Amino acid sequence: MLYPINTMSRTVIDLNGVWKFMIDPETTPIDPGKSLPTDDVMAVPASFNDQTAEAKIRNHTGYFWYQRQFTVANSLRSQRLVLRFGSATHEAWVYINGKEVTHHKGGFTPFEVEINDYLKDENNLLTVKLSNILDYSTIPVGNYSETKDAGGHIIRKVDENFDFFNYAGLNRPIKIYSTPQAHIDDLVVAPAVDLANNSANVHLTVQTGGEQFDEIRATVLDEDGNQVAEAQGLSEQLPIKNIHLWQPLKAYLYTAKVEGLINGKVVDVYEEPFGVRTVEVKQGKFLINGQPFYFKGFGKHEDTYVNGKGLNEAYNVLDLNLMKKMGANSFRTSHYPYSDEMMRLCDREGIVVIDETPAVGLMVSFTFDNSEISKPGYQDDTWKDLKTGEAHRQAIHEIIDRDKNHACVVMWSIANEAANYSKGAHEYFEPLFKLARQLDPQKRPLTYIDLVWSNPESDKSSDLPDVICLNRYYGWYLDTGDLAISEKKTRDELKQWQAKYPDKPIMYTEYGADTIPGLHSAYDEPWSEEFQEDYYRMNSKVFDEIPNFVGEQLWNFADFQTKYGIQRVQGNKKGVFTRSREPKSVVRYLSKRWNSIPNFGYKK
Ligand code: BDP
Repeated sequence: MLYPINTMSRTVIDLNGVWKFMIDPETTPIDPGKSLPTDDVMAVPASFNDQTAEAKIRNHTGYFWYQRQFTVANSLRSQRLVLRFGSATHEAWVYINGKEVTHHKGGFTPFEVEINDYLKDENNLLTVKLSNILDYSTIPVGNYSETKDAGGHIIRKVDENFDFFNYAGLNRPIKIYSTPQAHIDDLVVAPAVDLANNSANVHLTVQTGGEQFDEIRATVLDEDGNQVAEAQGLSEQLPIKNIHLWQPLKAYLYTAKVEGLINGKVVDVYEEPFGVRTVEVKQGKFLINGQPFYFKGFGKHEDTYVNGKGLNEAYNVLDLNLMKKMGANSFRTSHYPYSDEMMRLCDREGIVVIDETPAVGLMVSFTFDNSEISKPGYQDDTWKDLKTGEAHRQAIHEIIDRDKNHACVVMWSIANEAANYSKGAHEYFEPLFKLARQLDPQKRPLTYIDLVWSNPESDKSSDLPDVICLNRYYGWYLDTGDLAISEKKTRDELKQWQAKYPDKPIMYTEYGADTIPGLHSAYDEPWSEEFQEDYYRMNSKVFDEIPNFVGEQLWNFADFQTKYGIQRVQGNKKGVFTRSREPKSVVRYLSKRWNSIPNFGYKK
């Protein structure tokens, strides 16, 4: 799916701003064709939860409504007009002037619909009904229940099967964009790179819609706007010589400029930035442009004060700047696809991204005590009880469809911490890995992220990922505070993985310790800033001993909001930055370490 941009043939109208808002009391039906019976408002894009002073609204589970008016200028009315939601979390029904125009389920990917047939000359009423309900058929997974109050009124509850606040609403930009009736619908850019000859053959596929073009013209422009290749047709090979590679932290972006012509006249134009680089897993190494890459960075969240999971571009820019200053080069979009805007920023900044689907919480019985798994006859019903298959397939389609051309994406993560250790895991995941391999035009490596219960013996499907990605909390959830035993467990497990899969790279995608900034301890106690640093030092030491260990992405970049819990004090405190991005003292240690580790060739 193309990102909406202004070109010589296209105009983007911004629908962000302040919308009417109400939670649905489910007493009398709401008429989407009428002004919502409320005086409340919410800013868009942003989650609704932290914009209110009412706990009842903040914690609302169920249905809620947004509404605004818009007018499209006469000069654009003959164009094809598309309404696009960057996301709507988690399910949305969209009405224009009272008519339902589209519906979408899945809270972290865009969707769009042509709206010409529904428009009036002015003051169109755009109404969106949303739901933040999650259950055993959705991803993320939620434990959903309904009860009734004394008046027979339904009370809905979602107990999240994951550790982040269920921020919902219109989290990402809402836009209308115009195209000519004959239009470019999508572009697929897949550069085949010849590193030895410093050249590339860019395979470009163009999908069109509406009236047919007589001719499709594509040119590749370099960063100075010089044309370096051109071709014609819906499926083209564009050879580029003397290529500038897209490199981690040294991004170079070409632009594919595609024009559709009728009777010799350019009708539609679209410009897609892309990078030329290779990604490959080989002999226990993760190669970018043929060189063994070492991941240094983070698991993150889209999570800021007030905006919740709403797009916050200033924070995105700040976060990447803080990462770069620390010598980091990468992050994972834990635990859902991030905004289009963040992906475009990472392309430009050369930040390496592991792009994750929203498949988090795919396990029905969980404790941090992983000794359960070695008990004889251990049985878990995850793959019998969950009905996430369809949502998961849709999510894989949508993440690859949206992000396929991004140079920053070097690997897809199919899921975070699923019950890979349970009977049925292989049967569940094999078709999903197959689907992703088939859909990705750049054939990037695939992974899923392993919970501590999934060890080299218990993991039923570890043959599927190209890279073994581990979330480990030795010294925190297990053997709390005992870094000596944790060091041994860390080393033993990594050695077992390496012995089992000598050709698969291994990396940590989470490891961390909750830390209260300003809390100090002469005894290096858990929760203190001293413990956080000791914990990371211990892990670093072991990582450096394991030849196929190709990266460290710690948990978490910053403190973030979660549901209530006895292990959480206004959220998860494993950030190395606070939620407002002040560094905890460990940032000095990590900066020193990462600034001295090269992006390439760290592990020979
Ligand atoms: C892991 C999850 C992550 C949590 C983290 C934690 O992948 O979402 O926030 O643990 O407990 O299990 O801090």
